[in-house]
Amino acid sequence: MPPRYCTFLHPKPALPKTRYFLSLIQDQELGDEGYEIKVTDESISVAANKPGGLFYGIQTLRQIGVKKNENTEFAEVTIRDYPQFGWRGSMLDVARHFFSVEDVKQYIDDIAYYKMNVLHLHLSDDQGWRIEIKSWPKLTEVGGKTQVGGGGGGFYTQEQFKDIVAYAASRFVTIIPEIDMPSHINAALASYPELYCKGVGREPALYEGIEVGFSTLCRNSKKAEELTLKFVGDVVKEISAINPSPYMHIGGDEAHVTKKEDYIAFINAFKKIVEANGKQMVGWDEIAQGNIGAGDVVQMWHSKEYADSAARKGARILLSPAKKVYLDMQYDSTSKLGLHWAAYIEVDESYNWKPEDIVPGLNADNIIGIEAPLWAETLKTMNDVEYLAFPRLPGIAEIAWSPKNRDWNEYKVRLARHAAQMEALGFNYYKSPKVDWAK
Ligand code: TNX
Repeated sequence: MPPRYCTFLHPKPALPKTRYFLSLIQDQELGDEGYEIKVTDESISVAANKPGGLFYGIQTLRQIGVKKNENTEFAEVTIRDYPQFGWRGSMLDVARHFFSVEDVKQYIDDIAYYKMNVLHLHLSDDQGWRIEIKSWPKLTEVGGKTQVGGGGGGFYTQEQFKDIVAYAASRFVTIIPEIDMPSHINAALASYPELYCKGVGREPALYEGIEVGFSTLCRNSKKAEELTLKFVGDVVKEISAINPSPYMHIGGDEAHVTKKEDYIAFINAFKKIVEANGKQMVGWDEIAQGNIGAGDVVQMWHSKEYADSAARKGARILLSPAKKVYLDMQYDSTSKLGLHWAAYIEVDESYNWKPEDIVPGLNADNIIGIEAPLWAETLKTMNDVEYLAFPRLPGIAEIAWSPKNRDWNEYKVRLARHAAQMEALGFNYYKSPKVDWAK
């Protein structure tokens, strides 16, 4: 059997080929997303069980083709390839700085090129609310107008969100919407002060700084709890109606001013609301404190203990270890963009790790996949986004796709050769000193 190749490789160029075949076949081993490429001196063929597999075969061809003047040349090769994880994603924080529909589409193209199939959109935070909710219009009229450092913010209408979802679907990318609750909710509280618990957390006012954990939904009386859950119910209902994915992300992180008993009650209530709207709950690892179980997805970002306890409760774990895959972490102390509360993450650090080593005791069945978050406190433009995403994202995408043993010394040579592709696509990538780009 020919070897399985990983995300990108560069065989030696051969003669230009002229005949192309795409075919749907039945080949159990390839699954829903795998493909087989055969390049001979007469033809290039891609075969797969499903259209998604054909799409991924074509992405591989885009990566292994070598441009020669007007032509793209391919070496004779057979590649059989299929992913180890079904959730291979990135998250874009459109709350701290707003990114336009066109920007989000660009990012969808960027991640789809590396065979990622999930884009998680962080649609609300203390600094801004980014999705139209018809039953609570002030969320965007008031809470949509701010972002970190000023500059006006913005939001997506429901029609625009549907357009993003459709664009993503045409590239086999699923959009996962996140409304971050019960904390990171200041933009909503500033829009509807009646949702605020007097004296708990900071008095709500539009906010353009970058502190975290100072806001909370209210549960200090029966009436307050009812209003909060009415709000959450309306928001989740409207989003679920335009979200064809099976999932709704409810946030759940850094609820520093929410009492523990309120936090747990909220997570349990959110789960019921999400399920009543036909979705499965996703949340950051703190939601492991709630009454969660099979069907829920827990996004591990900092706590092995929460991830372990979530897995014991039957939830599946989405790996986003901040020290490895937080794309907003600076590369080193000289990086002009990004933060460094978790670590400085050079390109080798983001590549050299194994999913099964992140949380001791987790086995492959507990892990649903890998997601690389890009928080946007310091990012204003797509140029900024690309500078932090590239070249770390391709390596993380490879870890999500391919179970091979990783060797930085082998990878860094492939990555250097891949610079030609990143340049052809116009990516503003970081020229890490750890890679010999000239080769
Ligand atoms: C932590 S990670 C956060 C975000 C920040 C990020 C910055 C997580 C679940 N919460 O609110 O944007 O750090 O790196």
